Amino acid sequence: MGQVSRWWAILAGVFSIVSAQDVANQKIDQLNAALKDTAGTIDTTDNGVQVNTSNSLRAGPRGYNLLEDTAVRKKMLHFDRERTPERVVHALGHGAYGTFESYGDFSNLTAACWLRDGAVSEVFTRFSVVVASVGGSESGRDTHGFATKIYSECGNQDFVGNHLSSFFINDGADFPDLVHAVKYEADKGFPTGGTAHRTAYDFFDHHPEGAFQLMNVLSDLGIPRDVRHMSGNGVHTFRFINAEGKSTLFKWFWLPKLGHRSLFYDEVTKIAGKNNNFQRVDLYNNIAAGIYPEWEFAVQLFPDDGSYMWRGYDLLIPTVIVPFDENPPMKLGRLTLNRNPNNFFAEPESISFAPSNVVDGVSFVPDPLLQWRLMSYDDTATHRHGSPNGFTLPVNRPIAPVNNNYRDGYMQPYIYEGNSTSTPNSIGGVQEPGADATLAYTAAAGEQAGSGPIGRYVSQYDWFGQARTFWNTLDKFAEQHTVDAYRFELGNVGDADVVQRYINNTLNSIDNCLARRVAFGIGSTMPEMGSGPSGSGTIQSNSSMPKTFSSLYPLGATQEPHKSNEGLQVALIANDTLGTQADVQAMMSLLSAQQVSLTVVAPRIGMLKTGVTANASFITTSDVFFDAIFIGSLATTNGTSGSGLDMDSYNFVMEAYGHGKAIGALGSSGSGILSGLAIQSKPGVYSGDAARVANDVLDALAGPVRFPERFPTDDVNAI
Ligand code: HDD
Repeated sequence: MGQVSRWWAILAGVFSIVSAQDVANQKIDQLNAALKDTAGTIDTTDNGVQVNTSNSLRAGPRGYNLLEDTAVRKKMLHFDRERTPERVVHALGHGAYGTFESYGDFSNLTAACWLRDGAVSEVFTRFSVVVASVGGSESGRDTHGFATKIYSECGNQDFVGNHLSSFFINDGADFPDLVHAVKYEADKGFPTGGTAHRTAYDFFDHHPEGAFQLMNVLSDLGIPRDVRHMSGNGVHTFRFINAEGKSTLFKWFWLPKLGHRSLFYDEVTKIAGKNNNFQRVDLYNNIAAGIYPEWEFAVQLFPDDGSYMWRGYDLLIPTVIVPFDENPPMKLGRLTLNRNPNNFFAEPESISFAPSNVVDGVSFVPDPLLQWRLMSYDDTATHRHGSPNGFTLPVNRPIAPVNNNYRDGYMQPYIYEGNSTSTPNSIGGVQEPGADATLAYTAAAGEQAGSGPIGRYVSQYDWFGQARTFWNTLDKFAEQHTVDAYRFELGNVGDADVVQRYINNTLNSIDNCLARRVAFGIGSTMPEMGSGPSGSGTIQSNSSMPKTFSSLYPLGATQEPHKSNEGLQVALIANDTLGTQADVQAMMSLLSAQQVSLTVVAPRIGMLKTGVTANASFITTSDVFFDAIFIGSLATTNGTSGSGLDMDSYNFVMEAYGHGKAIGALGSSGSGILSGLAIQSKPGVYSGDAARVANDVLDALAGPVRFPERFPTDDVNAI
C-alpha cells in the first residue's frame, strides 16, 4: 500500500470510529435530555406552586387535618401509586449501561447494523433471578436472567437470555404451569425466597425434558458468585439473514472475560441473610471503581437447510444444547458495562425487554417456546406500564426514528400533528416501507408455515442423556454439591410419593448411583439399576469414572481456571495486636495491581493500637463476602504480646477455610497461628513474608475453584 493510500486508510478508520461512537452517544444524549436535577430547588405542587408539604394543614395545633390540604393529598396520592406491578417472573433485578462493539464486518451473515465493521452501540443489561420477588436474595439458587438491549442505529435489538444454556420446558404453553409450580405454593404463600418444593418437584416429574436444566441449577453453576462471572445464553436457535436474503441459524452466548465463579450453598444462605443485594453491590461498586466487566458475544452457526437439525441435534428443541467442542462458537463482538444508572425506578425497573425486538437481519425459527415468548413479553410490559406507551420511556426508546399510527392510550407523551392517522394514505401521513425494507421477522426462503397436520405435539428426545453427560463432567466435589442440592430440595418436599417418583423416574433414568445417593441422604427407597423408565439406559457411575470436563456445556466444568482476579475482595484480620502497617503496605501494591480490594476487619472500626485503620468490624461484615482471608502478623511495636485469635476472628477464618478459600497468615507469627488452628500445611493455606503470602493467595485465587480437599464427600461404596 502506498504512503498516501495508507494515510487515507488510517483517516477513514478514525472517522468511522468517531461516527460509530456518535451512534452510541445518541442514546446517551437522549437519556441526558430526560435527566432532571432537583438539587437545591424549592418544593412545589405538580402545578408549579411553591408549597411546604412537610407539615400538613390542620385546624389548630391539636386540631383535625383539613380536606383543603390538596398539596399533601396529591403528595400522598402519588406515593400510593409509586410502584408498578413487579414482573411476574425475574422480578428481582438490577443492571447497568455500556457499549457493544462489533469485532468486524459480519454482513456475510446478517444485515444487522450493530454487526457492521466498527459499529459501537449503547446498551443496557438487566440481570435478574427468576423466582424470588423484589426484596429476595439475588444470590439464591436459581436460573439468573441476562437481558441486553442494544440501542442500535437500526432499532433496538434485545437479547433476552438466561445464565444457563438450556431450559425446563419446550413449549410456551407450559410456562404458566412452570411458573406457578416454582413460585410460592398457592395455598401456603411460601417459600417466597426461592423455588417451591412439593409443587415444583411434582411439575419436574411430569417434565423430564427439564432434567438437564434442573441439574445445572442444582450444581454450583446455579449459584454464581456475581454477574461479572456469569454467562448469558439465548437458549433458542435464532436466524441471521444477510442482505441477499440468505439465512444462517445461530445460538448466542455472552462469555464473561473473567471466566465463571460460583458460591457454595452454605455461603448463599448466609449471604442472603447478611446482604441480599450482594450481586448488585458487586456490579455497582466495580463499575463505580472503573473495573468494567466484559463479555464476548459468541454464536454457534448452523446452515439453514430447512430441516432445523444439525448432526442429530434438534435445533427447534430449546432444552437440547449443542456441545461447544462439536460446534465451537465464533466471537462477533464485545459487551462492556461501564455506567451505573441514575435512577433505579426509571432505568432497571422500567426497562422492558422482548425477544421480539430484533432488527433487520435477525429473525426466528418455529420453536414453540420461542414463538410464545414473542407475544408474552410485550403483553406483560403493557400490563406493567399500564399502557402500550411504555416504549416511549427514556430507557426503552430506540435511537432509530419511531413513526407509526399506534395512537393514544394512557400517558401518550407525544402531540401528533396532522390529519392522517392511517397507512397507506395520500394526505401526508406515515407511509408504508418498500418491499425490501426489512429482513426481520422473515423465514427461510421457500419455508412453509406448516410442516404437517394440525395437532398438539410433544417433542421427543433422550432427555436424560444430556443430564447424564453433565453429571459425568462434574468432579467429585462438584458432584457432591449437586447430590446435596437434590437432597436439600427433595428433602423439603414433604410428600414421600412426589420424592420417590422424582428419584425413580428422573434421577434413576439419569444415573443409578446419583439416584441412590440422593435417596440414601433423605431416607427414600434406593432404586435398582435399570428400573427407571429409560430402562437399561441407566448407568452406574462411581468415583473412578474418568471425568472428562468436556465442553458439552458452554460453562465447562465448575473447575474452570479463572482468567483474572479483577474486582475480587480479600479481608485482613487485625486487632490491637495483630496486623501492622507493614503488612498492609506489603500487600497493597500487589493487590491493587490485580484490582483486588482489601478490607481490614477488626473487632471495631477505626484506628487500632497498631496504627492500622480497620474499615469494617466483625459486626458490619462477614467472611462470606470475601474471596480470601489474610491474618495480620503479630505487632511487636506496641509491647503487647499476642495470643491466639479471639472467637470472632477464629470463626471468620475457620468458616472461610470450610468454604475452601485461600488463607494467608502474615509474618513470622503466621505459622504459629495456623498451627493453633490446626490448618497449617494444608493446601491453600500459606504463611510467612507478607508479600510472598499475598502472591500465593493471588495465584490461588486465579487457579481452579478453591480447595475442594476440605469438603467431605459420600462414601459411594457404602451406598
Ligand atoms: Fe422469560 C422475563 C428469559 C422463557 C415470559 N424472561 C424474562 C427475563 C429474562 C427471561 C432474562 C427478564 C427480563 C428483564 O430483565 O426484564 N424467559 C427467558 C428465557 C426463556 C424464557 C431465556 C427460555 C428460554 N419467558 C419464557 C417463556 C415465557 C416467558 C416461555 C412465556 C411464554 N419472561 C416472560 C415474561 C417476562 C419474562 C412473563 C416477565 C417480565 C418480562 O417478561 O418483562 O413475559
